[in-house]
Amino acid sequence: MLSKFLSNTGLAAALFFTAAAHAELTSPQKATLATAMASGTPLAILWENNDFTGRAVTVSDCLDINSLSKINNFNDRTTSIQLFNGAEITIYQHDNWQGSNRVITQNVNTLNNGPYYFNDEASSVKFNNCYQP
Ligand SMILES: [Ca+2]
Ligand SMILES: [Ca+2]
Repeated sequence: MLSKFLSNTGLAAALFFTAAAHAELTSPQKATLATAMASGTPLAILWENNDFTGRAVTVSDCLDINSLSKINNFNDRTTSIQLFNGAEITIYQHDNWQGSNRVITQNVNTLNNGPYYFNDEASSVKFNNCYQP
């Protein structure tokens, strides 16, 4: 798996990008990212500020989150989102996947602008597509 991973220049580039740009991830979050990149499982990182900066929440292993308030006090904080390994998510305005939502299928450097207009709104998260083992 590792050699397959290293032979993929796209992923190698992503790993380089990861090392350079994710200084603000906590050590457990960095470990989560490294594990996802090595295994190819979908991962989303929700960032507090524009351009993938500030505090973060990692959403991995296809685990839906019914309340971001329970994770790193992240209710109504998300401003930018990174997706890895084909992850696609839907973010919801309220807990328990209620209220308005936005489908995220690519990296979003700010939710503040169109077409999203969803800055500091997300309260719960679902994966749209997940590998089944
Ligand atoms: Ca924010
Ligand atoms: Ca909300």
